[in-house]
Amino acid sequence: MNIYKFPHNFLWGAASAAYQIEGAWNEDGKGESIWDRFSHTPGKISDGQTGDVACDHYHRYEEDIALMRRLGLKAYRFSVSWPRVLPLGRGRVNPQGLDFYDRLVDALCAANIEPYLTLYHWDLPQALQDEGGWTNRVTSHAFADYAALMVKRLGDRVRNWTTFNEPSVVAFNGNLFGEHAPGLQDPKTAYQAAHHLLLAHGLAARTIRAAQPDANVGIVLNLWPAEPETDSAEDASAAKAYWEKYEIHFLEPLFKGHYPLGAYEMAGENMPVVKDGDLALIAQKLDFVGINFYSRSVVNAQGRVDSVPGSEYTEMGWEVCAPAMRRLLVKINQEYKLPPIYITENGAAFADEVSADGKVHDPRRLDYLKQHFLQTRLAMQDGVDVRGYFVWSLTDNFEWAHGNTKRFGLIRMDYDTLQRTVKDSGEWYAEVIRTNQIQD
Ligand code: IFM
Repeated sequence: MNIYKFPHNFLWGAASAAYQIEGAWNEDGKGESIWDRFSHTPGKISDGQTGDVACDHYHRYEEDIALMRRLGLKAYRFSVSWPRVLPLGRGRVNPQGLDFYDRLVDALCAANIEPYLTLYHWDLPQALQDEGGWTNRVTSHAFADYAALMVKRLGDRVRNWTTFNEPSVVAFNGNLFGEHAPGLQDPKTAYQAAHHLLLAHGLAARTIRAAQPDANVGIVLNLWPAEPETDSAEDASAAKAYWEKYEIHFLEPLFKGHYPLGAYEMAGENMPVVKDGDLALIAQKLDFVGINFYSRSVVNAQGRVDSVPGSEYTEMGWEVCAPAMRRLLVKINQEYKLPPIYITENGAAFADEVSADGKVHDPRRLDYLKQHFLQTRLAMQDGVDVRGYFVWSLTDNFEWAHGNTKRFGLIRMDYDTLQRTVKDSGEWYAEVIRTNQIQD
């Protein structure tokens, strides 16, 4: 048995997102978001579920923070619902919305849990979507004003600001594949949205720094390394091409100041309008980058392989392959000049049940996390500067188009009673945090 210690100040946490947990979709002056509109549209979400109630975190945040304490979390990553604080996206402020985040942050600080705040985890105010959403450059400026509002209210207690969570999912799953809000399938819209998301990131980062000089500002990217199916030269070059086409659309402008050639190939005539100065703003220095890692793409000369013989798959249909995480971290660390890294999401959906003993035994999730912690530790030994780890997710929650059917939590949610039950993986994670080590 080997013991792997983590650095003494390693930041162990868990992550969530407003629409996935808060509920209270139309309470206390909150405006409608694109996810409210999308989930209320018949046929968009599995079983017709919505995030109207979700985990009811809006009313139960104190209970959730008590659970975070029980796990010993050092940090909590959450997002603000933009239309809760600015019902129309700009202009009129909703004081009750701001008060909620004020109470949440106060309670986290009182529990000695460091808040990591994400400004945008997918729930654009519907009013802005009605004006073109992310295809409208005005939305990027509205986002920076929203960032300023949040810093003014919370900047005395929140130091760590993430502009966007997974901008590629926002741009492409929402505007090209149509499986997420706003449910569009239009390449021109998607590529322009991608650019305006990056622009909004740049504008907001500059705004946050001006208002709060000691802020740590970053962005969170989801990356699926593309790996060859076999040792053949054909598969190797197919995997390289796949990575360059699909995975670096955001990495390159953020950390090299230009769009990759693969983006031009993919977008063709749909490449966005980019104005002078945009790329410099987008590539400004960051304090951290968050990486969300779940799985990899296995590629051969014919394209992406559906299933790898002998591999384990989660309920999302995602292959479990922890060593790919170490390889990804080492690769991006070599190819880009990155700021310190946080693993801002990692976790697995499995179909958990409450057993006769009242507990939730989830050995597969526990093992998944252990393997990924280990591979991250090995990447750190390889020289990658990883400062912390946020498990996705604190509780089971509303998994977007899958509704409540996919369970990622360290804590199980009974969606009828909203009772929370810490799973075995949660108890195990508490021990990892307490001892700051894992054993294989
Ligand atoms: O639930 C999502 C989260 O909102 C963003 N990253 C991936 C998770 C699992 O699909």
